[in-house]
Amino acid sequence: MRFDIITIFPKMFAPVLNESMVKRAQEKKKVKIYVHDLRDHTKDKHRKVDDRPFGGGPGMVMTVQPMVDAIKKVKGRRKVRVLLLSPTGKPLTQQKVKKLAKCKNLILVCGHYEGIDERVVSESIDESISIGDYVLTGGEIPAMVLVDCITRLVPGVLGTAKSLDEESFEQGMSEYPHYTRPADFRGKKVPNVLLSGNHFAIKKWRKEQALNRTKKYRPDLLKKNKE
Ligand code: 4GX
Repeated sequence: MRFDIITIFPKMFAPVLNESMVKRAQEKKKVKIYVHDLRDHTKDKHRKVDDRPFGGGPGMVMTVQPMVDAIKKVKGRRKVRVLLLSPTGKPLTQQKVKKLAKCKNLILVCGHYEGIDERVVSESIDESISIGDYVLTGGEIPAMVLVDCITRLVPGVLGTAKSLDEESFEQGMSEYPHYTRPADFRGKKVPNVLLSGNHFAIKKWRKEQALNRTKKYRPDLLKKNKE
């Protein structure tokens, strides 16, 4: 899997993507991540990437030329899917992550300000993706979210691959509560069933716990699973 990220803040990425599992995935050559500075594709001496919106209104809009040239250059002759991170994009779900993980090459375009000129979207973007219904200052954090959740699905990245069954269980239900040593932390005890060695009882308890949590915090997920 190869990711190419187009951004006006290239330095934001290294501290996040060069740690933890994404770092190991790169070391193991399972994923490649290239970060490109949009300003390197401008043609004026001020390296300008934005302008005032036609029709008036607040804020600035990212201009067409640097964006389309950057995407074209980064693409080269490869078969690539070009994604724009945008609050009005298609909501990111685990199902969507799984589909994207099947792509070999992804270009992630990070917008700023009020957004980007619509001609970039119609010319050069295959799909817009939103990571949730809230407004960020730019597409960089959403791009990191995408790299992170796609990378963990690349074969050979996760140490112990979870079965598809477990994955679907995990999505449909919030997880059960986890405990590790000590069994008694300053008087706060681990539920007895987990120390019982009765695997059938443990499984049943975890299922109940997960279901109760889902009912309380994510009733929408229970509805979705019935559909
Ligand atoms: N999930 N933002 C992008 C600028 C922008 C606006 C429109 C392109 C089109 C967001 C989200 C998000 C804020 C990133 C606005 N770029 N992106 N930015 N939520 O809120 O993905």
